[in-house]
Formats: sequence, structure tokens, C-alpha cells
Amino acid sequence: MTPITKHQSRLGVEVLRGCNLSNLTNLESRELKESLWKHGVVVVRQQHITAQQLREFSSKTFGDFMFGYSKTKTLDPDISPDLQSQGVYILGNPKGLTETPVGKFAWEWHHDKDGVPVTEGLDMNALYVVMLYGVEVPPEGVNGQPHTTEFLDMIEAYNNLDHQHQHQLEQMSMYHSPPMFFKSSNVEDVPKKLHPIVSTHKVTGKKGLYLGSDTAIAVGMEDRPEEAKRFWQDLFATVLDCTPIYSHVWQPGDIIFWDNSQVMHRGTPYDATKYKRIALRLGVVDKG
Ligand SMILES: O=C(O)CCC(=O)C(=O)O
Ligand SMILES: [Fe+2]
Repeated sequence: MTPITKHQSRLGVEVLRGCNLSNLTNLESRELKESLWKHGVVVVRQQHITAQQLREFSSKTFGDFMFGYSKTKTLDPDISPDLQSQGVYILGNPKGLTETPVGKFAWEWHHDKDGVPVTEGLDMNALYVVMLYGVEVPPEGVNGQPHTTEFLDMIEAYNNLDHQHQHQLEQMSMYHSPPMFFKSSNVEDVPKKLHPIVSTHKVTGKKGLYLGSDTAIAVGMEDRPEEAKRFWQDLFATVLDCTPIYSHVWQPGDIIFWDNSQVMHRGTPYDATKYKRIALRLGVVDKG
């Protein structure tokens, strides 16, 4: 079993203690963003906001560069209007206990950026930020573990490789397609994207690995899918071997922010026939 590591990693620091996200000063917004670029994953606790307020906060802080949602979607009468806003996804089982909670596919390791469409002036190294707000949180995960979302620091992963391996990967790129769960949503213009395996962060200038998800195909292996899959899996196994997992243990009211340029993540299972989970999710490209 993977050991749960808390704060030996730089990921997952708590910021803006005691603040209300729907009412931040400019200074506080700046502090949030600076902490996010520095730490890759930050958490603001004890929030009580609606989906609409989350959306307004996001626009004010990061801009309106959002993708992958239907602009004509109407309110679902079976879900509280407080949980609904355009561009805000609801993960979990907001309509009650079920065998099939929304977001199960996200229980595999991935970056989220591969769901971003091709847009003029927007490259794969864009600062894509995701925020996930735990409105209702299952009291436990499975096998006696807490309910968590897990993160891997891809800058640390790069730094922990030996020089020869770093050098080899710097010559390589992969094609990425959106992970499975994106394919089921109504994102129409999301083509495959070419991305170097080693990318340089737009703000910090630090090098990190960008692996997408296990559907990524290394350039040169397009005609050999099995080899491509093995390559990805071996590389990812190496990353897992040398990089501690930051496991965020959810409390109701937590909003986690992650910078997709710096981390991979996955949700972890819980018994959705027994417990309710409502998590509001919003992704946005930072306007800089
Ligand atoms: O379910 C989770 O905790 C993770 C969800 C996820 O991967 C996402 O919202 O992008
Ligand atoms: Fe994700």
C-alpha cells in the first residue's frame, strides 16, 4: 500500500485562513495565485459559497477562459440551484446514493489540461488551474482509508530522475488526448495535442514532467500502441517510485486548487451506495 505522506512535500499548504473566497481583496487574490504557482496545490478551508459565487470568484481571480461546458444547459430541477452554475461541474452523487457516481474515471492518474481545446494563442503549457470544492464529503474512503484526492509533484519527479534519464526525456514529446471522462462530456473541439515530456513552467521557469494520462503516445511510437503504452507505464512507475504522493484528506468546506502544469492527480474510491459526495469543480486558464 502507498504510504500517505503529509507535508514533506511542498504540495497542499493551507492559504487564506479565515477568508471568504467570494469576498477577497486584490492583495488576497494575488497571495492565492502566488502560493499556487509556488506550491502547485493549495487549499482554502471552511468555505460556504454557492456554485455561482465560485464561478464569480474564479472569473475575478483567473479570468473567463473556461472550456468544455454547454453554454445552453438549463438548471437541473433535482439539484439545488446553489450547486449549479455554467462551467461548474458537480462530481459525486448529488441526486442520492448510487453505484455510479459522476467522476469515477478520474480515479486514474492524470493531468487535466488535455481537455483544453485548441484556441488561438493558447498553448499546451498554458496555466490551467482547477478548483474542487468539497461541499459534502464522504466520511471515509475504502479499506479503512480516509476519503482523499491524491497529487504527484511533477517538478520533484523530474528533479529525482538521474541526469541521463532527464536528458533522454528532454528530447521527447508525446501526443495527448483527453482522458476517458472528458470524452463523455460535450467537448467537441479537443484534438490530440503534442507536448514535450519535459516542460518549463510559465511563471516559475522550473522544469517538470508532463505525462497526461495513460493514453499518451510518444512521438515515434504512433504505429506501435503497445510499445507506447509500455513506455508510458514504465515512465510513470519510475515517477511513482521516486516521488511521494500528497494525499489531501477532505473536510467539508475545503476548496483545493491545483496547477495542472505542475502536478498529476487522481480521485480515490468511496462507497457511493453508502455515502454522499458533492464536489463542485471548475477549470480555468489563468489570464496572467
Ligand atoms: O474526484 C477527485 O477527487 C478528483 C477529480 C478530478 O480529477 C478532477 O476534478 O479533475
Ligand atoms: Fe482531474
